[in-house]
Amino acid sequence: MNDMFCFQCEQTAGGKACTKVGVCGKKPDVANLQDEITAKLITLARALEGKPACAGCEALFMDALFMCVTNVNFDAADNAAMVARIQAKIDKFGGAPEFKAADLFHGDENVVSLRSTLLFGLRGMAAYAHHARVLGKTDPVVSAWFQKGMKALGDDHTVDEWLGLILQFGQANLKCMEILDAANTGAYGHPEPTQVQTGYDKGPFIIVTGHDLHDLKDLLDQTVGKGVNIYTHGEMLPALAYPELKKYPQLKGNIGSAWQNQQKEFDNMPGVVLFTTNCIMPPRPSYLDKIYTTADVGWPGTKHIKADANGRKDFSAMIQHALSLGGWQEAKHWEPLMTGFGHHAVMAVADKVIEAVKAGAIKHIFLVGGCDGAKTGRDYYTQFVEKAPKDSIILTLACGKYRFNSLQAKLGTIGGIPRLLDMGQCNDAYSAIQVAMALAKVFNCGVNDLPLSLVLSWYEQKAVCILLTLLSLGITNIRIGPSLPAFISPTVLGVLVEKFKLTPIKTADEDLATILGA
Ligand code: SF4
Ligand code: SF3
Repeated sequence: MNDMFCFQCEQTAGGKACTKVGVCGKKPDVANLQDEITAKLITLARALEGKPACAGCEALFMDALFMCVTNVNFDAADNAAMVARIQAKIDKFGGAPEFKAADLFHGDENVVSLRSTLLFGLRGMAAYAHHARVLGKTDPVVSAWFQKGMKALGDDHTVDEWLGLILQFGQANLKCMEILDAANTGAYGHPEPTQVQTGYDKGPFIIVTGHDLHDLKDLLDQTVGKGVNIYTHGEMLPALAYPELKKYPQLKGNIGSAWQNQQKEFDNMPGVVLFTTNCIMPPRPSYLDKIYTTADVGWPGTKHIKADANGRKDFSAMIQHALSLGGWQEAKHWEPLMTGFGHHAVMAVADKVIEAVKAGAIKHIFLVGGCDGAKTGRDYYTQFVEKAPKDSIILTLACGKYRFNSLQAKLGTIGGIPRLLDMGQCNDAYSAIQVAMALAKVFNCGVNDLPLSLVLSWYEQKAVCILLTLLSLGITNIRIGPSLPAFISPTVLGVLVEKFKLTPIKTADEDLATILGA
């Protein structure tokens, strides 16, 4: 008998499922509560069928799905409170036939696989929709999809119907990334190519990690003239390229690398960290009391900062804490990094890129993007970028870039265009899609006909929703690694291979030879 069942991320136990405790640190009580949250959302979606619009349900679906994303909320009390909130809504809407948590991952292998794919995609999209929403952007298609998607999870469908739903969902997620892009750029301007400092200055500090730019802005406003430096970490690095964020002098630069190195990077630090989203790992005792969480993030024993009724967060206690710790005694810096090549910046040099492609100076464009993680096989991505021919450029996004972004200077430029372009966070996959579509238009061909190859790395459910968006756009020949999702059954994989030529990564040498020889 399993204590829990979870197979939603790439580091799942034995490449199959976590059944005793999560490799991520998720305990059975939380895993089972998160199944309960999911089942209750399905029941709520049933209860809402044909009823007048429910105020507050959209945010409820979003928060509930977001907190079940890998490395977001490990606090049993938070998860139990969410179960109760959803039940209260179900009751308010007169109840509905109950979907049982036990039925989520049981039954026909292919149905479980397809249901899980849609569920995990919805969890990923919930995170993006949340960030857009705090900046005042919502979209009716995206909002409707949470209820529609959860309802669909509880219904019976043929394999073809499931696939249809999954691709429709991919289009909804494209819309979601579009509104998040509009929210971020509308509020903070278009990212500009920016050289950022890495390492730290002397003095008190707060590290901000995760994906939420609104939290960072709020904190920057509250730390003006306070004598505390702010650093980004992990997925927050691209924030340093937004005009309305980088103008704050106390926003100094980036510290450390991707999420899986946080236990080492935060060990014994003389400052505090704010987690705005995933990925939080079990904090070591040396810094547990220096962790602050906000929004849907939770870890038992850490301090949580809630928004007030107006959405404002009071960071003063955290700022005082950072000041009292004194910070670093001496500055230490590493090689600077370039970021900020969002679609706006790339389009600004589009003429140069097009000319270089036409003249044969750029023969191939690679998108090497996605999540980082702890697996040794992930050095594939470093090798791939190192070995990519000198007449190619590499677009990247999300935290997987830390595998190779220190190579920026070594990789050099082509006609003044840097060969490695950091487009931003995982949600900035939207930028990569925009650039690919613009190039296809100029060259009067389809995206699949461009000299463009996508080599993706996945870890958690945001990567799932992005992959479904790419498939919904008909993009083929995507390479994915470091391993295939455990929730994709052999039959479903067969369909994805046949329809989309989705391919597991091999070695950097083999894949480069295949791509460039094609
Ligand atoms: Fe295991 Fe990943 Fe689920 Fe954590 S999120 S319990 S590591 S499958
Ligand atoms: Fe990274 Fe968690 Fe996926 Fe946003 S922060 S890409 S893993």
